Amino acid sequence: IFVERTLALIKPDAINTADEIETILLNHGFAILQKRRVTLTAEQCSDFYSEHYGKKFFPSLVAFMTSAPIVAMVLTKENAIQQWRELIGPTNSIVAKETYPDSIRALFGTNEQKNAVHGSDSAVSAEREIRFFFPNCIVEPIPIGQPAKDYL
Ligand code: YYY
Ligand code: MG
Repeated sequence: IFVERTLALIKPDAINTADEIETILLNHGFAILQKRRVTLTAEQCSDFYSEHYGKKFFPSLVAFMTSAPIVAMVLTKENAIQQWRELIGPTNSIVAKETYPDSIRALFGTNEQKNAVHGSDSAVSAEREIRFFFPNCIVEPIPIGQPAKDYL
């Protein structure tokens, strides 16, 4: 069993509710290993979302994500990547409100773009995304019983 890490972002539309979102994730057993508030440039944001380059929503996504500060966090928990994706809910906040009303995207988001939070979708994405925001953070899984602080 390994304690995984994942990258969470609190997006511009939810920046004023960052404290509430943090309380929810802590209550769900996640720990915050790293946290940073940052305003992305269009170039940085395009790099972060490069998998979506060329899609119809890409320019508008970049405009939104660079419109205000975001909070980037490295979260840790057993099975953190999947657990965080579950807690945030479906991509589209309108769908989230219908299908998973307790999810963070249902509670704090608005639509398919303004959906409050981000979560890495796989181990490979998590490693890349954690390095993107926290280049000095070690991203290997931590064996159970090992103090997380030894891995920072
Ligand atoms: O991983 P996740 O954030 O749930 O969704 P993605 O399909 O990776 O899309 C990334 C991001 O792009 C999404 O959180 C909102 C935005 N977006 C959009 O604005 N319009 C869409 N039709 C699809 C995604
Ligand atoms: Mg994604």
